[in-house]
Amino acid sequence: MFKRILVANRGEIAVRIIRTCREMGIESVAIYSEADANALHIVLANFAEELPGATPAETYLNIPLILSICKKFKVDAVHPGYGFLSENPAFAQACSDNGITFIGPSPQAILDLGNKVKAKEIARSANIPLIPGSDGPVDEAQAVELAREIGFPIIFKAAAGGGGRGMRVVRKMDDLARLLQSCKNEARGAFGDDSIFIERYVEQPKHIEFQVMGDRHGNVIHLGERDCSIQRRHQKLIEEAPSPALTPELREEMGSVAVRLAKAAGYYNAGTVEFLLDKQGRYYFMEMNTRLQVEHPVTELVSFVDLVREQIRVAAGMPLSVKQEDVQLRGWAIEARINAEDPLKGFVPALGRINRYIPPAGGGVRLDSCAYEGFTIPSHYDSMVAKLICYGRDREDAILKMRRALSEYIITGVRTTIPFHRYVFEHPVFTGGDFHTGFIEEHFSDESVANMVRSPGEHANIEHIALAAALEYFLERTALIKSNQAADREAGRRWSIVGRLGATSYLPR
Ligand code: MV4
Repeated sequence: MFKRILVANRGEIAVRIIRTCREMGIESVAIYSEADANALHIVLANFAEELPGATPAETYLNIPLILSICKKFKVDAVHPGYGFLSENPAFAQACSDNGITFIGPSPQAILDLGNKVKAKEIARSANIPLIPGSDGPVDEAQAVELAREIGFPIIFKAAAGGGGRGMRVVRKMDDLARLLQSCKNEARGAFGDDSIFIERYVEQPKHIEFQVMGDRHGNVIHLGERDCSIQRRHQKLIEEAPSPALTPELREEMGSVAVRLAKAAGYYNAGTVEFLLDKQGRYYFMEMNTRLQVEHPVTELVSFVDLVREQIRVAAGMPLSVKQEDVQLRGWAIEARINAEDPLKGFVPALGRINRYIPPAGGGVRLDSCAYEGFTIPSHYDSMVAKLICYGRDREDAILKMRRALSEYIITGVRTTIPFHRYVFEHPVFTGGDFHTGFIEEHFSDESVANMVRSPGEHANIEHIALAAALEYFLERTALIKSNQAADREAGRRWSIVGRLGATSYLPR
């Protein structure tokens, strides 16, 4: 087994990986940028090295610098986390060229599955259901012909696109030429490549992804699915396992399809196979992510498998610790992403220092976070500061735990998505479980939020009332805490009174 691992990441995921390293008796080396000088992962690791600079290019993306630190600390392996270098085949190759194990799949698998055309080719040859469409880039004449063949609506997607950019939905032939041109223009500007695919457009799909895990002895298993349909502008907000939309039969079928794809790609380590699920219960392969994902904890809670531990074990050449027939999915887990963003201003990143921090805890609550009282959130990186993950015997139980945990969670000094989540977890469409990827846009549009803030009394629908209540709750508590702290300071008291909507509790400073 490895003796020492470098964690080539920051934030909550660096903390998450370092925790499992310690449990396994493996030393960890943290790296951090100048902007992250006060980060929590530095404190938790056995060693930490500052990288000069604050931009990602100078620091967490700096391959030569990271390799030199691997050598300085004589690490056996590197865990890349998610984002940054996690899906960079050149980094995976450079690690292995330097005698360091990259904790992830092979550079070839990262390369193949990162290429949309190649990934589809692998899926097609493994007989995986694909959305009807073109095999590669199309010109206008081919697009017209294919649109006739597969029928409207269709979607144009930039071959080099990602994150929901460079897409156009076309509902009739009259719009095709114009939308193809605008899609091409956007793709050229954004990605420097204007090749465009065509697919049949799946209306109101669900985003269902399967966790797979492979070892270096040819074994691949799946650990069930995650439903990631609750997202806003292609940023996931809530994920859960299992999906309220899957039957045990569909789970088994899609799971074996995911395993078949991973095997066809020569895959090992942790991976995620993404599908779209349509209203008729038909599923289509979208893409495979070759990294540990942000939302992996929901799978860990329902499968009782520590995915980071499993990643480290298989990277060290050990076989998978569980066989498919031993995987038992039990209970329900839901994750809410806590971002330092202002939900009332279109989710713009909220900057500042966390003044008061009271995290939720108790039964069924897991908090993966890099936040603490006094922490100033650096503006250089993404705004996610915590993932609140709740576990219960069934979906209703998990939702009750989530509501309770969200009601306890206090972060002041910066706006966060906590009040927004309080309101989503009350929404009947969410609690009913029958939602699709358009849920947030349909029920929580920016305009309706802005109107509600301007004149809360005029809006009678449940969304507005619930958000108004959540907002008021947030502001009231922030104001109460501030005035209590001021009063305590003036009186020289060591205890701070934190008012909570009728209840008053006493908390040590
Ligand atoms: C689609 C689709 C419907 N039909 N493709 C969005 C991001 C990119 N990875 C693919 N996306 C979609 N592709 C066809 N043929 C709908 C989406 C889509 C979506 C997919 C997953 C999760 C959220 C989404 C939100 C809007 C659109």
